[in-house]
Amino acid sequence: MDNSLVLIENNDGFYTLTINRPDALNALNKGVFDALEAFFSEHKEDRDIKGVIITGAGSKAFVAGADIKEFSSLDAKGGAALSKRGQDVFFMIERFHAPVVAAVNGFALGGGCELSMSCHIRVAGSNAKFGQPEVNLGLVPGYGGSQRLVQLIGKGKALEMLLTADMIGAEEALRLGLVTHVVESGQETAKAMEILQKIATKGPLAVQQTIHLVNAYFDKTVDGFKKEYEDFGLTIGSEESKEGTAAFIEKRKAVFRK
Ligand code: DAK
Repeated sequence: MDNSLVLIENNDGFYTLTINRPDALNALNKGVFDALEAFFSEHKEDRDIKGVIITGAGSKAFVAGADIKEFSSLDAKGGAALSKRGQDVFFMIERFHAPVVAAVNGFALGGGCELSMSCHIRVAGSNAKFGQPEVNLGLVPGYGGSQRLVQLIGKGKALEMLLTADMIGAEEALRLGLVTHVVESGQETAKAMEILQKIATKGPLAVQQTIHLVNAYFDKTVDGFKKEYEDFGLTIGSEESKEGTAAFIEKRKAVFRK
């Protein structure tokens, strides 16, 4: 595996993954998918991980889409297989037990917008541009864009973006709820880290189950309300809930991580 395609930095349990193909505006090729898949499967059971930031190398692009040069020769069977593989990697991100924040530093187009939407939270630099331009290429989205864009911004605006291929800027993305913060260009990663550091002071089991519960809302095979009372039972019986409630009564800050 080519380890230079996604740079991985570990800062005391806070990981930053930088997609590193700046000459191709960080377009997602097979090697990038391999590296993302390897990271998220390697850390699937890692309870020391506090959070992950995904960003793009350089100041121009987060990710300008799937690598167009790589998929031009695919047939229907190969295309469906590649799409399913990409979706599986993005599900690993969406279902990851620790929070994942996309720090969107420029173009987030097609597969790049889809990658950002598979993350739990999105922070945009003021130069960010989001779009799903697949129809320009005679394609539909392949990595979850037709589903997650509707979840995040609603059917009407999602259909307009998907059908016109128009890009939207950071402020419009904030207005629509596609991102939760817009910061000065270059400050995306710092803001993402600030959010992760705050979440890391909370109970890790409660954080993990909250991610699973919110995902359950969109999973047609799961009863989210049932899962919520079950997970409430799970968390109330946990050591961390004993610490959280004791800390409240003793008027001190809870310490969830030693
Ligand atoms: N793939 C490959 N190379 C790309 C790229 C991409 N998506 N985007 C940019 N590059 C490359 C350019 O080719 C150029 O390389 P050189 O020519 O210098 O070798 C370099 O990055 C710099 O790009 P530009 O010279 O074009 O830079 P500009 O500032 O002029 O324009 C731009 C920036 C972002 C507006 C422009 O690069 C652009 O329109 N890029 C393409 C955006 C796009 O259409 N992205 C694809 C969206 S569709 C599938 C699953 C999923 C998908 C497809 C198939 N299967 C499972 C089969 C998803 C598709 C998409 O993501």
